[in-house]
Amino acid sequence: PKTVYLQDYTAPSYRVDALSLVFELGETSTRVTNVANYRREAGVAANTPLELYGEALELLEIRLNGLPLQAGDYQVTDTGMSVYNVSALCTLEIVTRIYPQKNTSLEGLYQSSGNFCTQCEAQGFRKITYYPDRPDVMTVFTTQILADKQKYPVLLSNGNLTGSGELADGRHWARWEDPFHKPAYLFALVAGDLQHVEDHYTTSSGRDVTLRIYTEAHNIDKCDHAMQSLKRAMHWDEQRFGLEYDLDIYMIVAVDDFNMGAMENKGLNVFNSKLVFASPATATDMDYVSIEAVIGHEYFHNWTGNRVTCRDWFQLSLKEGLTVFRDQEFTSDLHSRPVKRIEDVRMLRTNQFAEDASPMAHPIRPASYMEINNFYTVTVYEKGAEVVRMYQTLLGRDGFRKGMDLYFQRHDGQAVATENFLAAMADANGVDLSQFQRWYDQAGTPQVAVTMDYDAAAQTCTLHLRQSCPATPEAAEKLPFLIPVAVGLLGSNGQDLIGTQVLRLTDAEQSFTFEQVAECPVPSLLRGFSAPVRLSYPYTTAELVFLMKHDSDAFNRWDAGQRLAMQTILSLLDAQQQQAAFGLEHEFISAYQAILTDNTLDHALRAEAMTLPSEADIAEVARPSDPEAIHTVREFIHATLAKALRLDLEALYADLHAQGQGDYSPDAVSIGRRSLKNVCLAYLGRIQDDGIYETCLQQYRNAGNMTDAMAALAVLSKIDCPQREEALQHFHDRWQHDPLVMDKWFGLQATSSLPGTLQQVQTLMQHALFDIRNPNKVRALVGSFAMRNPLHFHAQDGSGYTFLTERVLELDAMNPQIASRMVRPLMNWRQYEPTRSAAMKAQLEQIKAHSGLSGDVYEIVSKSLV
Ligand code: BAL
Ligand code: ZN
Repeated sequence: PKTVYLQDYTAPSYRVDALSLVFELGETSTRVTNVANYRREAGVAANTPLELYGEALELLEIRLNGLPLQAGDYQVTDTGMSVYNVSALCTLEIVTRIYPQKNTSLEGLYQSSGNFCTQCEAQGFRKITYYPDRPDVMTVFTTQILADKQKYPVLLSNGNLTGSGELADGRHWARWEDPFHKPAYLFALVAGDLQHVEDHYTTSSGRDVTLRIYTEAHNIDKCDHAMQSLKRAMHWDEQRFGLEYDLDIYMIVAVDDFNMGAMENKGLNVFNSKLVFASPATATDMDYVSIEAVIGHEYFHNWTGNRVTCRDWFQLSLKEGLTVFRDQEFTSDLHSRPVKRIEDVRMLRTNQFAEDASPMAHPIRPASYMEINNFYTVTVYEKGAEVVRMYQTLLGRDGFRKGMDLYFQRHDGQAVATENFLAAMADANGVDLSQFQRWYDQAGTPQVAVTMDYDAAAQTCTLHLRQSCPATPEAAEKLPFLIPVAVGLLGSNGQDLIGTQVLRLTDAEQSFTFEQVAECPVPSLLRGFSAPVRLSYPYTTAELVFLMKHDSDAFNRWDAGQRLAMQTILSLLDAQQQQAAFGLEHEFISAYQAILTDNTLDHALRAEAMTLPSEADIAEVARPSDPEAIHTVREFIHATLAKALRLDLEALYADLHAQGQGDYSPDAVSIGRRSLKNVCLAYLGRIQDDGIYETCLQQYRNAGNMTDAMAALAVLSKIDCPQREEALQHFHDRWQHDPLVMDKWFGLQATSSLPGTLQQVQTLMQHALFDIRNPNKVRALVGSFAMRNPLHFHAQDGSGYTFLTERVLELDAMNPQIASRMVRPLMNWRQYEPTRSAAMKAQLEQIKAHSGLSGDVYEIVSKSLV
C-alpha cells in the first residue's frame, strides 16, 4: 500500500455543482447511475484531467455532455479513473454495476439482515460509484432509489423526500434531495423491510422536526430510550452552543452488521443496533449511558463535522476530537460530571496512553497514513477531545463558546483544517495560541515531573515543573507543549489554602510561587485531569491517604487512590519477583475501609474509588510486563481486601440491595447505587464461600434488570462452581433469540480467568449463534479474549497469540477493517517479558508474510515490526 502525506495535499481542480444518483437495487447486483456537473476551478490549466476515485466497480456506460466517451478520452485503474479533455463546465454520466450482496467488508453499499445500507466514511463512496471521493469536494445530492416494493418497502436517503411512486413491475421508487452541500462520505442510503417510531422536536426558533428511528419490527419496542436521548441532545446543543437542527426530518436506522458504533450521515444516521436498542431486561446501565452519548455524538456532528467538515482525512480530529468533547460535556451536564471525568480518563490512560507508547503512536493530526481507517483511533478521538478540553480550560467556558461561535461564523459550509479551529479560538479571545499547535503535530504522552519547596519564613510555596515527551515514530525530539496544570494546595485540616489555579506550563522547566501560604501544604496537582499527561510527584503514602479523604477536587480524590493502589501493586510485583511473602499494609486496608464506609460520599464515586487499576493499566507501568504475575498480584489485593472488609461489604451490599427494589431507572443516582452494590458483590466473590456464590445466583435469578443480572453472572463466570454453570445455561436459554444480549454471554466467557478459557472460546466459535461475519460477535468473543483477558491471551505457551493470528487472517479475507482492529493486541510486543515478546513478534512476522494481506492489516503489522 502507498503512504499518503499531509504535506502533499493539493486543492481539487474540479468542483461538483450538483450530483444526481439513481440506484436500481437488485437481488444479485445494483445498477448505479451517477450524473455530476463538474466545474473547473479558476486558474487550473484547461488540459488538467478530471480525477475520480473508484474501486471494484463494473463500468457499464460513460458519457460526457451526453456523448459516449471514446477509449482514449479516459483511463481506468484499480483505484479510479482519469477523464481527459473536459470542458470547464461539463456533465459526466457514469453507469456502474456493484454487488452489495457479496460485500462482506461492510464498506460502501452492502446488506445487513437482508436490508440495504451504506457506510461511506472514510472512503466507501468510491466502492459505489466513480467520484471525487474526498471531503473537500462538497455538493448537493439528489438520490433516487428503485427497488422491489414488497422486499424493500422503506427507501431512505439524506435530506427531504421529494417524490415517490410505483412502477408496473412490482418495484417502487423514492427521491430524496439534500439541500446542504456535503462530501460523499456523508452520503447514505437504506432500503428494507423496516418499521419506525416517530416523535417530534420543536427547535428553539420554533421549527418542527420529525424524528424517526427505523428498525426491524421485532426491536421496535426498544427504541424509546434512543428517541428520548435524541431529544435531549437537540435541546442541549441549543442551550450550550446555540446550535439548532437544520432539516425537517432526522432519521436513525439500526443495523446489526456495522463496523463502527454509528455514522453521522446528514439527516440519516446509521447505527450499530447495539447503540440503539435498550430495555431494562436487555440493556445494562452502561448500555443506557453509551446509547445516550452516541446518539448525542452523531447528532452533534451535524454542526461539528457536517456543516463544517474536514479538508482532508488528516484533519479527522477536527470533527472527532471536538465531537467527543461535546458528547462528554453532554453526559457530564446530564449525569455526574466527576464520574464521567473519571470514566473518560480511565479509558484514556488505559487505551490512549498505550497507543501513544506503541509503534502506532501518532499525533492527533497524523502527518501520513497508509490506510485512513486505521486512524479512527483513541488518539484522534479521545486525546483529540482532551486537546479541545484544554482550550476550554485555558480560555474558560465563555471564551471557549466565543471561539466556537467564531468558528461557525467563519467556516459554515466549508471543509477546513485544525489550524482554522485554533485560529478561531485564538482570535475570538485575542490570545496567542501558536504554541498550542504542537498538540496537533507531536505524538507521545508528555511527562510532567513536579517537586515542591516550602519557605516557612517567607510563607511561600514554589512548585517546580519539568516537562518531557518520549520519542515516537514521527520524532525523537519534542518541543515543549503548552500544558494547563490546574493546582490546589491543601492545609493540614484538609481545607484548600488557595482556589484552584491553572498554571500555564510553556517551557521545559518552570517554577511557580504562591505567596501567603501559612503552612506547608499538600499539593493537589492536575485537578480534573487538566491535560493528557503523566504527572509524577513524590507523594508519601500518608499524603495520598490524606488527598483521598480531603481533596476538594473529586477527580483528584479518586486519582490519589489510584496512585496509592499502583504504588502498592508495584511493590507487590517486586516482592513476587524476589519470591518474598505478600502482605498489605494496614494503612492501605483502612484507606479502602474509609471509602467503603463513608456514607457522605456519592455511591458512584465510592464505586470508582473501590476499583483497582486494571491489569492493562498495570502492564503499562510495570515493564517488562508479566501478565500472569500482574493477575496474581491484583487478585491477591482483591481477595485480601474482601476478607478484611467482609462485614462492611456484606452490610453495604445488603443495604444497597434493599434500597434498589423499585422499578428500573437509568438515572445517575440509581446507576451509582447499583454500581457500588455490584462492586461489593465482586469483592465478596473473591472469598471462597458457597454462601456467597448462592447470593450471586440469587441476584442473577431475581434481578429486575440486566445490570444486576450481568454483574452477578460476571462474578460467577470467574469462579469454578455449580452456580456458574447453572446461571450461564439459564442465560443462554433465556436470551438465545436476542443476538445483542448473546454478545454479553459470549463476552463474559471470553474474559473468564478460569483455566480452559481459550478452549471455551474456540468451542464458542462453533456455536450456532456465533457468526464471524458479524463485527459485534467478533468483538464480543475474539476482541474480549484478546483485549480484556490478558491472563489467557498472554498465556506463556503462546496459545492465545496463535489463536489471534488465525482469526486475524480469517477475518482479513472478508473484512479488513475488523481484522486490523483485532491484530492490535499484538502491537505492543516490546513491552512484555522476553518469552512472550518473542512469541508475539513471531506472530506479527507470520501475519506480515501472509500473501494477499490487506493494506489495513499490513500497515499495523509492518509498523509494529519497525
Ligand atoms: N464518523 C464515524 C463515526 C463517528 O465518529 O461518529
Ligand atoms: Zn464521531
